[in-house]
Amino acid sequence: MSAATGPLPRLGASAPVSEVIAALDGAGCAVIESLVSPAAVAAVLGDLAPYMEATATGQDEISGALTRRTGAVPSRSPASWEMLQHPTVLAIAEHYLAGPDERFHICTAVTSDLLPGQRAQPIHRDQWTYGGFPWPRGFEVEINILWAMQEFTADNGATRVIPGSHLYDDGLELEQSVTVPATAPIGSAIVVLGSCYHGAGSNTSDMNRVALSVAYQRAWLRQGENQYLNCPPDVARTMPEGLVRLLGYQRGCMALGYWRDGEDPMAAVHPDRTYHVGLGMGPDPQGDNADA
Ligand SMILES: O=C(O)CCC(=O)C(=O)O
Repeated sequence: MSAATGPLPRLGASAPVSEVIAALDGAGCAVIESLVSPAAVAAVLGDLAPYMEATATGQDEISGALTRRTGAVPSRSPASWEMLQHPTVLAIAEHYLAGPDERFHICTAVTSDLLPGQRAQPIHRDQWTYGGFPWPRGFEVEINILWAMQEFTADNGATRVIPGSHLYDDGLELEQSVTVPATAPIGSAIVVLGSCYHGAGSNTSDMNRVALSVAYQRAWLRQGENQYLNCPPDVARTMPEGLVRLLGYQRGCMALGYWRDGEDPMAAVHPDRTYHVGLGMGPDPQGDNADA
């Protein structure tokens, strides 16, 4: 099977998370329209502009020869913190990627800036990142939130998705002709499960097309960006604790990711604060202890 099995679901910013999850269960992708304001988007782009200008374009087909991918967004853009921790996004990630003894964290937070003339990206699944491991159908390991940092149109390279493709076989080479453009107003969140086939569209317009792509993954997986180099403890100290934990300064599961003698990794960021010691999970990072 290689054609979309239904329309791309579209939800309003105030849709209950249960509706978003029902849409994602059905289609593997969805657009939540205007989830943040144009002003919030402009603030992030303002922070990132000098870094984006200085970023080289990619050197392979998947990176895009006319695409600039600028990373380390959390440390370069304080204005991005609200989007990275948007409650709707965290609730979706919690649903697909966490459990009673398992947390999720940020894999990558990168702008994807398609210059005019960029051809469509090959259609892929984000879960292929992990060495081609054959994840069971219905078991998500990653979700990607593609924030539309301007209006996304079919002409400027709106991300292309195949609704229903999260249930396809793995390893397919799919044509652009079976995809649909995730057109979206500025500030929208295009949510793509790791199992959903998709790719950046071709930019035939005369302007750049910018997405802020924030991927969340199960916390027992290696992060795409090395968040500890992007955000070492002296930088992490300036950030909200909930965000620092999302960057990986937490145990991912029991006895996974602790520091030295069973210490919480947050103790390396705030030596003056008291944290759980031991191999157990410690307090919930999204709970009341998140921002001591
Ligand atoms: O920029 C986009 O629209 C999608 C990018 C993407 O899917 C990727 O780089 O894996």
